[in-house]
Amino acid sequence: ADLRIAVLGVGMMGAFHADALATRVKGATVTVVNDFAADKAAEVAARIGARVVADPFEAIADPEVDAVLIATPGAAHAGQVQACLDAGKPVLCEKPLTTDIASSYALVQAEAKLDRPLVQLGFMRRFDAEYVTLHDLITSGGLGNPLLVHCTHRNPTVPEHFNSEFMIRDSVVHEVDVARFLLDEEITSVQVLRGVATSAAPEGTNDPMIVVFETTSGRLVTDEIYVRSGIAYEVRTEVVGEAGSAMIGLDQNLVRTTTDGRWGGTITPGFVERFGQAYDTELQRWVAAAKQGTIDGPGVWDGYAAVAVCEAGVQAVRTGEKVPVVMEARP
Ligand code: ISE
Repeated sequence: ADLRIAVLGVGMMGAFHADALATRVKGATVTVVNDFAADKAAEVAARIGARVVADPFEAIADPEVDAVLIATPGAAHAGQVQACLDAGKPVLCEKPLTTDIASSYALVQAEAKLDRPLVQLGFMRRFDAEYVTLHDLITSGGLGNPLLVHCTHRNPTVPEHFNSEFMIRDSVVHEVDVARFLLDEEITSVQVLRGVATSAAPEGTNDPMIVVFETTSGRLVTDEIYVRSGIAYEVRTEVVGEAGSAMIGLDQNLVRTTTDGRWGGTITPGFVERFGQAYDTELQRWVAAAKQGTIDGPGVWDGYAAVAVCEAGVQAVRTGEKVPVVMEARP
């Protein structure tokens, strides 16, 4: 039988997931849709043949719901994820896990009381074929000891509310998870360098910024975050090891020569073109795992670590200092 899913929050990401679950993903049926905006919920529900449940907690508890996908605003996550744990239902939660370190750690502890993980985080890059290849190359020793990770994260444009702190919490959070995934260790400090801002940035917003992370063993990770490049969606990662280096994020760029004697290529305009496959794989594997009552991907600890690092990152933006990441013990 299909896994019956409630989608909470059908803004851009939730509607994107609801459509994917209803069309491309096998073995899944969205039975319930919930959103703060009743008209938006009704529209998506009608499109995919689901039922609207106006209260998110009723949606989680609904007898026709086996698993829950959370794409509501971050401030709603703590209560909704806890309700999924209470109901024993697997949940795929979009970032952030919660909006503060303490509530994220409370979820880590709550899940640790169960006999199996139930909370998966929507860090979809872990399902991107190129990131998986890079990860395998590192773990198989192909690059020797990895010394440095260089990340580039550019968006063509973003809404006005993307200020420096939001850029850390919403955009840099992906590189936080990538660095932890690739190097298989925690991030211990964050420093943010603010240079000249693009004239496209609102007053007071540092766009671009260079973020520098240190890891437990002392490795360095850099991230250029530039969300108003005006060009395209460019996400690249290079790992420099003692036995060579490898870079991903270029192969979606078709290189071609033209009769006028020039060469060039195309770059992905947005996240759907760049990470569409990763989202589909993420959802398909989550559905398969949720049918077994569990998850298959980054978990509650990864969500907690990301919140802790981003919190330090926000402090680093404010102070200009190198800020240590404060984390509790892993249960
Ligand atoms: C956004 O929230 C995302 O998740 C995108 O992947 C990222 O590129 C963008 O910068 C974020 O703000």
